[in-house]
Amino acid sequence: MTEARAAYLSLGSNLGSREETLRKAVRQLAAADGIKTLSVSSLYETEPWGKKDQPSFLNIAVSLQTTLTPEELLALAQAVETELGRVRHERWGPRTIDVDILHIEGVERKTPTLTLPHPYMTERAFVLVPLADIAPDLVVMGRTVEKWEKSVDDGSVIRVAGPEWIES
Ligand code: A4P
Ligand code: MG
Repeated sequence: MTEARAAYLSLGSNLGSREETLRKAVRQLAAADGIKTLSVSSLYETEPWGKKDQPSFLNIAVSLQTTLTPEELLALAQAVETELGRVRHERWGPRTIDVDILHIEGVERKTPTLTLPHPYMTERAFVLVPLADIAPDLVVMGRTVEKWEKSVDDGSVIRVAGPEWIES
């Protein structure tokens, strides 16, 4: 792919030095070949979704411009997870870092390794609240992120730092 496209990621951590892990993940993504501009949301503390009996998460969203194919971007996300010490785990269970691709401009995929847009993104406040910081007008599955965000209960998502958290 030669033209850069917009892509949106969700990152979460609920084990170890959560903020430091997220900062390292964002820096690795920003520095990777094929990644152009990158912007990052505020930092949010969120109650576990799915499997409830686990520590709370820190979650962020990232938008970027990339010349990578969707499969190459997934490989990059997984390389960052591996680099930052993610080991395989139970579904929806605790993790040092999770990097999910939410959406790539103009792309729909349903393969065993990649589903785009991310199938749960419109149900999850921990995804939608950070994403609404950086892409409120993005349309996914027929509605803007801002509208999806208003449709979920965001009471368990607490903003703990503004976007400058990435600089510290
Ligand atoms: N895969 C398919 N589509 C995608 C995509 N769009 N982006 C495949 C990334 N990966 C995608 O993922 C399993 C496989 O999904 C990958 O091999 C990839 O080929 P995984 O990260 O190994 O497993 P997982 O993360 O445990 O499963 P899953 O279903 O991705 O978990 P979720 O849905 O991400 O849930 N609560 C709060 N508050 N905050 C969180 O961040 N995260 C989870 C994890 C649960 N509860 C949470 C949070
Ligand atoms: Mg995942």
